[in-house]
Amino acid sequence: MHRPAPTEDINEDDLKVTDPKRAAAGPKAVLVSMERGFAEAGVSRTLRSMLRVNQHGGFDCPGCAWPESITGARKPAEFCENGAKAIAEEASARTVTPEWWAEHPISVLREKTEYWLGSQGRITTPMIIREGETHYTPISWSDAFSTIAEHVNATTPERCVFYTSGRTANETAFMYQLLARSLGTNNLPDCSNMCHESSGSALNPTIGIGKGTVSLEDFEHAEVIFVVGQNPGTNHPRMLSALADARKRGARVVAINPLPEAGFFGFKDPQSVSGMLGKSAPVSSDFLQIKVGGDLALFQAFGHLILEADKLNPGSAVDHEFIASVTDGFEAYKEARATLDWAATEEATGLTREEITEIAGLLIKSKATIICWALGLTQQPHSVPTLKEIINLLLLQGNFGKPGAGACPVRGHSNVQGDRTMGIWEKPTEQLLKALDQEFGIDSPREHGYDSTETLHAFEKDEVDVFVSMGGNFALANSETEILEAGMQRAKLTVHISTKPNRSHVVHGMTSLILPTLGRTDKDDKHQAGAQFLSVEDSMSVIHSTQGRLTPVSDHLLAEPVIVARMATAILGEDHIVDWRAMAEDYDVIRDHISRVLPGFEDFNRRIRQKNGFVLPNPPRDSRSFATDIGKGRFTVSPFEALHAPDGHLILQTMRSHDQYNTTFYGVDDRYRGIKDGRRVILIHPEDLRELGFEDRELVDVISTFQGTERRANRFRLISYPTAKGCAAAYFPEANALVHRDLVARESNTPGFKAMTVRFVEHTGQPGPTLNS
Ligand SMILES: Nc1nc2c(c(=O)[nH]1)N[C@H]1C(S)=C(S)[C@@H](COP(=O)(O)OP(=O)(O)OC[C@H]3O[C@@H](n4cnc5c(=O)[nH]c(N)nc54)[C@H](O)[C@@H]3O)O[C@H]1N2
Ligand SMILES: Nc1nc2c(c(=O)[nH]1)N[C@H]1C(S)=C(S)[C@@H](COP(=O)(O)OP(=O)(O)OC[C@H]3O[C@@H](n4cnc5c(=O)[nH]c(N)nc54)[C@H](O)[C@@H]3O)O[C@H]1N2
Ligand SMILES: [Mo]
Repeated sequence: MHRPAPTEDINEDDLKVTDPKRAAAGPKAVLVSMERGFAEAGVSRTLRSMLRVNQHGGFDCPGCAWPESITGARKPAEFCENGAKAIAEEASARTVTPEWWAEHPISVLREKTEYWLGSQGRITTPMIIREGETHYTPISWSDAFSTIAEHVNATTPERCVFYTSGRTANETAFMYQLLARSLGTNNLPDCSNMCHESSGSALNPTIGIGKGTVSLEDFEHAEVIFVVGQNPGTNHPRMLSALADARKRGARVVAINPLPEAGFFGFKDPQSVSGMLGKSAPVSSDFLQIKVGGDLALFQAFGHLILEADKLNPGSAVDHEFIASVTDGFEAYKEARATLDWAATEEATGLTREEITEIAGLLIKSKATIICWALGLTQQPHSVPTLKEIINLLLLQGNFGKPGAGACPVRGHSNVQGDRTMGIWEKPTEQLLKALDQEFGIDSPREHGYDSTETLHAFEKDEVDVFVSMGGNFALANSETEILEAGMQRAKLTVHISTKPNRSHVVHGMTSLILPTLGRTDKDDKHQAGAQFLSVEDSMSVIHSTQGRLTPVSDHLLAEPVIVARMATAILGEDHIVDWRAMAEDYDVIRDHISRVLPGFEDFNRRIRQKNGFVLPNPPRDSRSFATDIGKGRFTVSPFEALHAPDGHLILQTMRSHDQYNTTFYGVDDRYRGIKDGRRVILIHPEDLRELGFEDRELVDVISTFQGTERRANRFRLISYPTAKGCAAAYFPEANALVHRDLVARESNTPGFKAMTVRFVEHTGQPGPTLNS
């Protein structure tokens, strides 16, 4: 019943281009998801998993962190096309066995794309490769753990790094950070460093919590909803129904993006009859086609216009009472926004004064505004000031702690927010470390560890001996692919706790282990205490349980908490002060520890068994209070800033196609954008194409420039596309080789994945990128 794994890899010459779509989802989406599921996993596994996704007692969709309703009824199938693809990918009945590894030398695997690697299937057996060997070979679990212990104990804790990808459940994450800290390091980089770190860096000092302040129900009350730097049709499809419902009851939904993404214009709800008949409901009422990096200027202009309107009619646009009672810094903000350089604003945003003024008018009138954002705002040098500017706008109009209002950073990985709550952070608070020390009798290190960017630097400088990766694909996800891959290959040991083969497995350290693990959909019942469940936190701070029911593809897979516990006892000794075995045996034991260490998790084991889980405390949302160092919400003043490309250059952003989950490709069809069977493309405005002297579909090499240095990535095809002028777009991770390691967001250190300066040259046919750092 299953489709065999593809033997052919992507052939970029097969590329087909059609017009971009104007609506998302619909019957086609359901068809695609079912087809994909049946082909990958077979009919029975697909139906069994699809019916349990996001249901009470079921498992949390591994697709994204958009919440499910905790008050209203859930639809019978709370999934979307891309969630279904994520599930099919994991529920795959194809397997990657020791025989498969024996047939595929590393030298061959290094030539494959992520599409080919990932579609081979689920890894069935622990595997090892040692220096000088050409193939991975099987290893027993106990020998694998002894190998890790030998390497870790032969070096010092600060030369060990423990990376986490955001699918990791709460309980696993808690144990994993405890392992790192018991060993003596805070080297706990995670995918969040490359994702929403800028959001945390902006929100913590201004509103006293690094998370969003809305719940799903707020979408039923908002008058205005902004969707900024986000492509929900592909990356958070279930969000479209909340937006379409809001629109239906008269809310204004404003999309701000350099690309006219399909989901903004229409949504064919696969859960409704009219949607399935292909009728599309409107989503956004307004679309501002902003230049990449122009958002700071735009939000400053909105602030200026709101203040101006309020000057004419005090109290009409600004919530003075809120400002006086719970905020600080308003006068300085007001002064900074008193004047506006319209020419500079129009230049930075690519928008006209009229367009900006019209949308500001919506804000001025609105009594309840939600501002949503994602990576379009987090991966630029000035991301943190941009997001602080959003907070200024929300503070200005008192949009906290009232129905229909607040900040909504839309997270990525399904548990990326929970991992941070559990202590996966290279800069832990003293409060957390003290609580851990008290609970476990350990002596946590106080020195901060590496984030993902610092880990890249450490690899480059040969300062990493052991790299352990809890999920994820660090080599491809980060910047500067070539330097990173070379550095990883010089590490003494890399350990990949994974479900499927990926690039990081084949650009491995001198010794490398692949430890296959259970996924979200898999049953975890090999415990004396009976079948176990785990928990996750969604984008809106709801903690709920997740439990897979599928029979694992192999008897050799271990659950992630079991892997962490066995790794910990191997490294720290059987007699270590922490009872790792008890935690791995019964996850209630982990949750009991968590309930005593982390505020908000009191009585965790009882509350996690409630039908909808429970909501973590959120002071701005719950009580209009701000737990900042000054006990108030903080206005901030940031200078005007935008991205500027010199003559002959454009600003390049990187984004996801409709057929990928980060570095995993489900297929090669970016359906909504009309790009099929190829990924090495640059979407470019037709006038830029002409001005730069190139033709549509022409093959080019791309050169990125940063502080006098150049990076080169070859053989991309230019595609004429309705993006904002002056800006181009390419897919992640193909373009990551172009991102200089020092191109990062200030304060958060998040790579500038959406802020490269590039130019194009005729394709020379020279293979491989060239570097001069
Ligand atoms: N199917 C699927 N779902 C996913 C993922 C996936 O890969 N596939 N990934 C998950 C993860 S980890 C994450 S973090 C999220 C990511 O979710 P998104 O943030 O939606 O992901 P991107 O594809 O990076 O899209 C960024 C959007 O920002 C826009 N943009 C780029 N630069 C700017 C700018 O300067 N200003 C503005 N206003 N907009 C800009 C781009 O045009 C694009 O529409 O999705 C999660 N969900
Ligand atoms: N240029 C550019 N680069 C980017 C971005 C961008 O927008 N542009 N986005 C950044 C963002 S937002 C993120 S979040 C990072 C993503 O970075 P990562 O989280 O490191 O990467 P993923 O591709 O999500 O990881 C996929 C791998 O996870 C493993 N996996 C899947 N499910 C499980 C599981 O249940 N358990 C375990 N143990 N392993 C599992 C599989 O082996 C799979 O190959 O990339 C970042 N990189
Ligand atoms: Mo992400």
